[in-house]
Amino acid sequence: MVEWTDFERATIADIFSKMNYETVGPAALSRCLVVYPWTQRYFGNFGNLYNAAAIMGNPMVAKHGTTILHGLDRAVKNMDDIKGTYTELSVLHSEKLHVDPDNFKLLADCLTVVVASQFGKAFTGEVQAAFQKFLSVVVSSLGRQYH
Ligand code: HNI
Repeated sequence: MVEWTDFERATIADIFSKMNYETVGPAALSRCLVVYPWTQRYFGNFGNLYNAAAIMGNPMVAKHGTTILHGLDRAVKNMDDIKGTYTELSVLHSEKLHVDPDNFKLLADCLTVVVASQFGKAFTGEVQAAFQKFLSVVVSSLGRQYH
């Protein structure tokens, strides 16, 4: 059971309320696929991932980046049971998609960079700490059903 301070709850709610899922999601997933190219192996049916420009312009990457953010939204709405919220998604990534759970952290870090660049000075140390705490709970919950 994760304890959240009022500040952390308010900060996570605030960040997600200001986030445009259709731009942040694609930017974060593209960044992950460019910076950590081995993550491309799970998206063999996404067509052209040949270089950074192709990845950033790929509509399937964009669509899936948005899907991932909607997935994160479920955690925001269930801050007190993120583990339970992600049980099925964890099973899916483990047993069907066979995604190495180390990759969750890589994507979380890419998302942090994108959010930081969008929020600018408002992304203070305290805000960053709250955001990364939230993402680390997400990453751990998504990895929970792996064995
Ligand atoms: Ni992920 C499908 C959420 C990280 C590879 N992923 C999903 C779906 C959601 C989702 C939601 C759609 C499920 C469904 O169709 O029922 N993924 C998330 C979240 C994170 C995450 C919240 C982490 C923050 N996924 C990753 C990572 C990889 C990944 C890091 C690989 C590097 N995910 C996939 C693949 C699919 C997927 C592959 C199936 C895509 C498709 O459409 O074929």
